This record gives sequence, C-alpha cells and structure tokens, in this order.
Amino acid sequence: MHRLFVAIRPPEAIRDLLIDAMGDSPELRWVQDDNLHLTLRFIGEVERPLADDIALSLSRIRSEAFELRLTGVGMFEQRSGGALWAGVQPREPVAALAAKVERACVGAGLEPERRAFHPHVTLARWNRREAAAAQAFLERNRALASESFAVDRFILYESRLSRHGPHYEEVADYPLLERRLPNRRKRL
Ligand code: 2AM
Repeated sequence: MHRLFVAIRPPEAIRDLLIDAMGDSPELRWVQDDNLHLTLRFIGEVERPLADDIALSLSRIRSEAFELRLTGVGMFEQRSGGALWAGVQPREPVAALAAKVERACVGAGLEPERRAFHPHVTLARWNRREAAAAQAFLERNRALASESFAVDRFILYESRLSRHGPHYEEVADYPLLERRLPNRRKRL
C-alpha cells in the first residue's frame, strides 16, 4: 500500500521564513523543513494500480501557474490537541487547482473528499498540555506575511512512517502552464 497526498512545496525563502517563525518552543512538535508543504488533496492508502491511475490522471491537469503569499497563522483543534498552521492568499487560484486535483482523483476512482478545502501549511502539532505554547505562538505570529511566491508545479508525495515521524518522498511532479500575460495594446 502507498500512503499518498498531493501538495505544493513552498520555495526555500518561504520555508526559511516559516522556520524563523517557529522560534524556540521545544514543547511543540515542529514540522521539519523537508516536510513543509501545502496539501491540495490527501489520498491515503492505495494499492499500486490505483496509485498509477491517479498519477496518470494528475498528469492530464492543465492549469496555469499562479502566485501565493503567506498570511497569518491559525490552529486546528481536536479533542487531544491539534495543529498550528500558516495561511495563504489569494484563495481562488489554489482552490481552483485543488478542485482540478479533486476531479482527477475522483476520475481515477477515489471517493470524493467531503471536507472543505482549507489551504494551509502545517507548522506544528500540539497536545492538550502544550495548549499555552500553541496559543503563545499564535499571538507572536499574528502578523506573519511573506512576499508572493510562484507556484509553478505541484507534487504527488508518498508518506512513509518511521520511528522518527513521517518522511515525505516525491513520487511525481507536475508543471503548471506558464502564465499568459495580458496582450499589450499597441499605442496608436
Ligand atoms: P495537513 O496538511 O493539515 O498537515 C500528509 O499526511 C498530509 O496530508 C498532511 O499535510 C496532512 O494534513 C494532510 N491530511 C489531510 N487529511 C489527512 C488525513 N485524514 N490523515 C492524514 N493526513 C491528512
């Protein structure tokens, strides 16, 4: 079985900014640089033939490159803890790409994703007893913001679980189309 997901990998300058924001709260379980990503679609465990169909279906996506920037931080809360994340804007192009990825996955035979798409880069996971440190992180980084960065490809990852936590391996990468710039009108 292969545990797969589709994601955008932020460039190094953006990952550096995120790593700087992580600061020094050793009680939170921070995501390592190698694992930072924005999930477009979590696929989960699939057998090889379906994985191949998904990869083929993803390769047929035609979508233009776009720009994103980091803005703000937030948390997901579950009963036992949750995740800290950085948000991105604008939402429309990344949501449009996620919708195409979703269609490709369903076209390959996966069940539709029922959860709403909430684009974010997970930075840490926390347990209930670390709630104060998680809250302090949110307050410290409320104004987190980056320059725009180009999203010109997306990636199919395989997640391998080990003693040291998950390790994400690139299985395939899919370039987005070059952006068409608006035609310059010639001055008469
Ligand atoms: P995240 O994007 O909020 O961190 C690989 O596991 C990636 O898929 C993670 O980035 C994870 O969440 C995302 N993901 C989405 N739904 C998931 C699920 N049900 N189980 C595990 N990971 C999931």
